[in-house]
Amino acid sequence: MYSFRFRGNKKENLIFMNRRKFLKNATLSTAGLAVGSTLVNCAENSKTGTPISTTKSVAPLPLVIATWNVPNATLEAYKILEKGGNALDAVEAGCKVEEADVANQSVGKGGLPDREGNVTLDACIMDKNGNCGSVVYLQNITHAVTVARNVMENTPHVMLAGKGAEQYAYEIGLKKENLLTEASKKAWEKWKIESKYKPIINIENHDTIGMLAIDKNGDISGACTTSGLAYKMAGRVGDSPIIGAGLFIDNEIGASVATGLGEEVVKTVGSFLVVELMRQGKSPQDACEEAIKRIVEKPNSDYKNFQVGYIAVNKQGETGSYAVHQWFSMTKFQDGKNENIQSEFVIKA
Ligand code: SD4
Repeated sequence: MYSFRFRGNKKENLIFMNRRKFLKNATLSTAGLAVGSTLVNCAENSKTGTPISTTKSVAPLPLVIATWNVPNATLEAYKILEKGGNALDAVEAGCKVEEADVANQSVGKGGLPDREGNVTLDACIMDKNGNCGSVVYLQNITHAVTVARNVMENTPHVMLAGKGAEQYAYEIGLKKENLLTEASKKAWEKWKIESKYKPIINIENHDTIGMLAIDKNGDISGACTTSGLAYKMAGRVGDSPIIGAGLFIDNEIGASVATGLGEEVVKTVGSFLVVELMRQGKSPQDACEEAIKRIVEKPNSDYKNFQVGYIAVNKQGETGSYAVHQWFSMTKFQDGKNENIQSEFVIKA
């Protein structure tokens, strides 16, 4: 059973779906720690003495995981990895599939607009060396993740916003495009009749793509791209382009990426938290659960009315996912197979 410390009357409202086994902290040491049935060897970082894992993946590599049900995106990433390509190229290519898909109204072209009818994109990317790049409030450009990658690789900065990011996108050769499709315009016009803003769990927010990959060399990269919350205030930026919140990679430990109500992820620096929990010895599954628990347990948390989900992978190739509400899922491509895995959760739908 889960040992939550509940505040007020929250306890009776929660339904826990756990198949968890607790890893005893006692099994952890700088000499070795148990992950499933595998013994993971640890060494020390040569500069700082911090324990790091030296154990190679116990899972078949390469592998790619992504938030939600995005089989075309994971397939595209896996094709690159299978040929021996690197994880960074794979996550960029995978995310671009969803950005270009106008049927996906949460990402890239075809994304639902803000209250004023503007589609604004947030994206970020992070590589095995801890380099990162991001764009916020980007307009008129479909492939926000490519701009983020260029920020990382070809500028002295980590983040570009708004007009500056758009200008930079043109400089690297991307084309101006109208991102507001007829379908999204119609949805916005319908929304405007009542103009009531309320996040809708798993519907409004269902398809931001966060992707993590481990290539054949065992190196990890990740990316995240979104049009953010539908009908958000003009100028609103979520967690997806914020390194540490929406995405974090530590090539010695593992990686995590978030989806859902970004405000809640930012407040708990969620993806960084998941990776740090894995550093302390938690499995990806346990780390995702702990990060969701931090959100749910906050005083006056309105968790019943919003969704947040995390996925994570560790250096050993183990994966995990967890969400506040039911129906969050993770797509995993590994060993030649694409699978959609329903995530565990706190609240049953
Ligand atoms: C945001 N986290 O802008 C994003 C939205 C999202 O699935 O993930 N939707 O807050």
